[in-house]
Formats: sequence, structure tokens, C-alpha cells
Amino acid sequence: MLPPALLLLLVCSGRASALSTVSVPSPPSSSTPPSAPPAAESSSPSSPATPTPPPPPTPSSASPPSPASTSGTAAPSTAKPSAARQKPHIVFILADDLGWNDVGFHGSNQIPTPNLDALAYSGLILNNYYVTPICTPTRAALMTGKYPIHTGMQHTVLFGAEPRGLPLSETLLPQHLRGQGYDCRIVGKWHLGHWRREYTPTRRGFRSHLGPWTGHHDYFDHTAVEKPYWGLDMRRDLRPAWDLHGRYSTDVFTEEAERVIGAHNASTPLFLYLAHVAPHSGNPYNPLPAHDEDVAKHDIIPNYQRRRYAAMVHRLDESVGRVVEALRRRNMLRNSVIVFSTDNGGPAEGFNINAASNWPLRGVKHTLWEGGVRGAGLLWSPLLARPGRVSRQLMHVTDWLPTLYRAAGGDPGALPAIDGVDLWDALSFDLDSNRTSVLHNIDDVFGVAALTVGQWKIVTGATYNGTWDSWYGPSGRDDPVVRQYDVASVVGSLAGKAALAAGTPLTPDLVWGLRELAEVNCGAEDGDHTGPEVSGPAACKPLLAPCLFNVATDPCERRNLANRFPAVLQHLRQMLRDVNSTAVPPGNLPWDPKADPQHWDHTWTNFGDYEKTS
Ligand SMILES: *[C@@H]1O[C@H](CO)[C@@H](O)[C@H](O)[C@H]1NC(C)=O
Ligand SMILES: *[C@@H]1O[C@H](CO)[C@@H](O)[C@H](O)[C@H]1NC(C)=O
Ligand SMILES: *[C@@H]1O[C@H](CO)[C@@H](O)[C@H](O)[C@H]1NC(C)=O
Ligand SMILES: *[C@@H]1O[C@H](CO)[C@@H](O)[C@H](O)[C@H]1NC(C)=O
Ligand SMILES: [Ca+2]
Repeated sequence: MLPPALLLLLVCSGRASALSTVSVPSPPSSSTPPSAPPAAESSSPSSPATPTPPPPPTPSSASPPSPASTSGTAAPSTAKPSAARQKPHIVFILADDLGWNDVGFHGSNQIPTPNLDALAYSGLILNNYYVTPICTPTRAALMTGKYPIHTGMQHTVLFGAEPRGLPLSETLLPQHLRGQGYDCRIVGKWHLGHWRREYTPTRRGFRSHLGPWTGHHDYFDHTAVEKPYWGLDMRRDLRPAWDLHGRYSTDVFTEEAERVIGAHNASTPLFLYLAHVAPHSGNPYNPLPAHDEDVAKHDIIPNYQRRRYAAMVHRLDESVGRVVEALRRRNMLRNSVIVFSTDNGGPAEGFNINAASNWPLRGVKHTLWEGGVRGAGLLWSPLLARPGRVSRQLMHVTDWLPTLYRAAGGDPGALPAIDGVDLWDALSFDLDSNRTSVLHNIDDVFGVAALTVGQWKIVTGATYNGTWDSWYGPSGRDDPVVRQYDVASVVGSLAGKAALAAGTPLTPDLVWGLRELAEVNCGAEDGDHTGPEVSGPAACKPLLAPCLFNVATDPCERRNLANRFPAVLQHLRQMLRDVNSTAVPPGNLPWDPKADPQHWDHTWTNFGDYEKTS
């Protein structure tokens, strides 16, 4: 048996060369049909039929006063916070492996994401928001509010044949929300353990689940290859969902989310965790599974793999619009909190047999550079006091648990000790964030660690011996033909129209203004990696010595300042040592051959619950 570290290389690090060039027929046209006129909105059931009260500013009774709004959207009036107010519905949409540069609101026109953009501009663009560099640690952090070093989930991902899961001693986000009266559902990928049924989602706070248990699957046949094993990975609660064979995963999850929302009795608050597998790569025999007609829509993109990736993101964006529209149809949208987040930075240029982009940020998924950990994310809600902003508050994925718990009317002070910080007021009112530092990870097996404190970031060690420590495209700004950014399609998207109906309207001026603010500018042309701190003797060589960056002025991590600010470096090293002293050992375990799907009707299953029969 190979050690897990080596296996990860095999499972997760295909190079560009692994993607053979496949020719695709040119479609007749790349233009998307014009959106339906917004007139349909006025006849929507949500507007006249519902006597929706003006949303109170926050669930807290001790909110700070709302500062005068300077943004383009009107702040909701200050209704009296009332204990009797219905708790908001919470919809958390997690994308898998979506890069910083793969959403329209960060400045690229290459992959239009009108629904995401509409929510981002009419809510908050979370521009100083961090996740962990890979799937399992981020999901563990989201579910527990703890850094992965505090749950033993800090080293690589959880493999399907490992007899482990997120420790049962942890109380998870849906369990906390259940205590607040929520009906909790998960649709999509779990990736936090399934070897025994008590580790699976419906035993950990969720009332239903449709989706895979492992880290990835094929979007059409729903099997997961983790060499040498291969089996079906699609579950309806505990039952294998063979019947969905051939149906595209993103569509399956969207329809299930629509079904859950459509059947939901809105007098109970809903927590829907919609964890798409998109745009994570599939299996090696079809790395980037997409609908052909969606690929054809992106024929303007020169690179074929990137075109397929764009098609996957396109369906994901469409899904977001449909979910928002489903909430609107049920009159739930005005009392909803919607989060959209990636789980880690994008796998670019063939990493993981994928084609994401974090440009202009450095590194890829599975590295602790900004490209690996600075996440594309947004928060949308009519309950925000000052929507329509680019949020600069430092935020980490662990913060969602206390922040959403607070939005749900809970008291974060009553939660067990966690690393997350309640940022509800900071985000809602645009106040200083109580979070001043982010531990990106400490993985002593790979020998990497990174920590941000204020504007400073220390990076030590490298994954893949540093071979993925560079800057990768595409920027999407220098294609032979560059699309125009289509503001009308953003305003006219399903999410744009629904946001308007929910009282968070969009205007072209707001869109253009926020888009400019949200774009990362490194103060240099793409590819300008010159200067003594970049290429001279002081250049960052994290395998040899820790590097120091000012990520406020140098978000692209070009200039290593370790030699110039030794006292700062020492301070951050000490902080890293201090937090390291609180770490628990990684929980990774050798693969158990009993997990092999061929023993279990060719499914990935809860093998720890059964006697082996074959
Ligand atoms: C929704 O739940 C409330 C409270 O339990 C109940 O009174 C109402 O009848 C339910 N509505 C539907 C349509 O089931
Ligand atoms: C933020 O920190 C201040 C000072 O430590 C504290 O008084 C306040 O309660 C904190 N706010 C939140 C939301 O945790
Ligand atoms: C790691 O990279 C260094 C150069 O940065 C090289 O000298 C060394 O041989 C590499 N080690 C392995 C195991 O590839
Ligand atoms: C963390 O602590 C462990 C155990 O003492 C040690 O082996 C490791 O090198 C430390 N890692 C860092 C990044 O300080
Ligand atoms: Ca991921």
C-alpha cells in the first residue's frame, strides 16, 4: 500500500499533458439567448401576495446603530428586532474547486456567471475571505467552526477506503441549527467520512441527503475512481441511487434542492447545504464532464479543457439562479441568508486534471499561496443592513458556524470552544472584523504551514516540492476575442430578478463600481515577476526558509520581505509555534481493502458496518 501522501499525488495531480487534445465541433453561435424581460417579475407570487414585513436589521437585540448608507442600494428600514420574528432560512451553496478568477465578479469576462454576480453585487462580495487548500479540511472547518489542526483533519483529503471520519465527538453546524428549530438538509458531496453509518450526513444532523460520500465522482455515471478501487458513489440517505445513472450531477442536485425548497413548510426555518461536485474534475476517463451544448456556448475560449471547465461552471451558475428562484416562488427569499463559497482555490493548468484559474493570485489548490486559500465567496441577504458592498473584513471558513448561528437567533457565546468568530454584525453593518489572523494550515507530514496576521503572511515549506508554487492563467483578459461584460444579463438573470423582488435591487452603476473594487490589482502586469525580492537572492524559497509577504499591498505574493522585516517574521513564527502547540495529530489511516467497492455490489459503502461476504 502506498502512503497516503503518494496516493494523493496519483489521485489529485494530473498534469496538463494528461489532458489529451480532443477536437470539438464548432457550434453555430456562441451567443446566449437574451434574458426574459423583467416584466414577469411584477406578476410573481412573492410581490403582491405576500405581506412581507420589512426585514429587521439583525437577529440581535444589541445591534450597533446602522451607519448611514453610502452604497448604491437602500438600507432596509430599522424595524424593531422582535423575538417573534421568524428565523431566516439559510442556504449554503458550496462549489468544489472553483478558482478566484472563475467568477465574473472578480473581473474576468471569460466565464459569465450572471446569477452569482447578481447575488454578489446585491449582497456582499467577500474579498478577504479564506478557505483551506483542499476539500476535506474546508468541509470539516465549515461543519465544526474549528481549524483542521484541531480536529485531526489537516493532512490531505479523506479517501474512500479509510476507516475514519470527522470525529464523532464534534457537534456539527446542522446539529447546532437543529437546536434552533431548523430543518437541515444536505444535497451533494459530503467527504467527511462514511466507513460506518454514524459518520454519514443523516446521522450527523441532516434529515436527508442526496449525493456522494467521497471526494469526487463522474457527473454522468456517478462512479468514483480511487485507484485501484472503483465504485458507485451516489446515495439517497443510506441507499445507493442507481436509478440516477446518466443524469448530470449538477442538474440532479439542483432539482433536489428545488424539490426540498418546494416541499418545505416555510413556517419552519430551513438550512439547506447544497454542496455541488462542480467544477471538480471527474474520473480520468472523462476528466471534465459537461453537457455538449454548454461546451459549445464557450467556443470563444481558446483552450479546450478550459472550455469544458467553463461549461461546468455555467451549469453551476444556472443552478444558483434556479435555487434562488425556488426560494422566491415559495415566498422564502425575503427571509433568507444565502452563502456561496468555493471549498478551496482552483486547480489550474492541468493540476488535478482540471482547468481552473486563480489569476493573478499565486499557486493552486493544495498550496498555501493565496491562489490555494483565498476563496471566491459571497453573502446575500435582505437582512444585511448594508448590502451592495465589497467586504474587506478578514474572514475564514470557520466563521460561518458562529455567524450563521447568530443569524439563526442563537448566542455564539454559548457554543463550545471553536476557532470561528461571529462576524454577523461586522458583515451586516460594515464594522471592523473581530478576526485579525487566519491559520491557513499546518501540515507537518507535507511540511507546510502558513499564517496571516493583519497584512502579513508567513509561508513555510511547499507541497509537491514547490512545483506548483508559480503563477498560472488564464487571465481571460488576453484571449483573441474577449467577451464584453454583459451587465444586462446579470440584472436580468434569475437571481438578479429574484434579488430585485426581495428588495435588493441592482443598477448598472452599482455593478460596474463594485466589479472594479472587487478585482485584485497587483500593481504590475501579469508575468511581471521581477525585482530583487522576486528573483534575486532574497527571493522566496519556502523549502529553505520561511517567506514573508504583505498581502495587503502584494496580494500576488511576489515580494518576499523576510529579510527586510526580520522582527515581523520572528513574531509570526512564534505565533505559528504557539498555535501549533494546540494541534492534535492528523487522523489519517491506511486504506482498508475491505472498502473495495467490488465487495459491495460495486458501491462505495459503510464497509465498517458489515462482515465481508465475498
Ligand atoms: C406548516 O406548519 C404549520 C405549523 O406546524 C402548520 O400550522 C401548517 O398547517 C403547515 N402548513 C402546511 C401547508 O402543511
Ligand atoms: C469583538 O471583540 C470585542 C473586544 O474583544 C468584544 O467586546 C465583542 O463582543 C466581540 N464581538 C463579537 C461579535 O464577537
Ligand atoms: C526538489 O526541488 C529542488 C529544487 O528546488 C531540487 O533540487 C530537488 O531535486 C527536488 N527534489 C525532488 C525529490 O524532486
Ligand atoms: C508542530 O509541532 C510538532 C510537534 O511538536 C512538530 O513536530 C512540528 O515541527 C511543529 N510544526 C510547526 C510548523 O511548528
Ligand atoms: Ca475541493
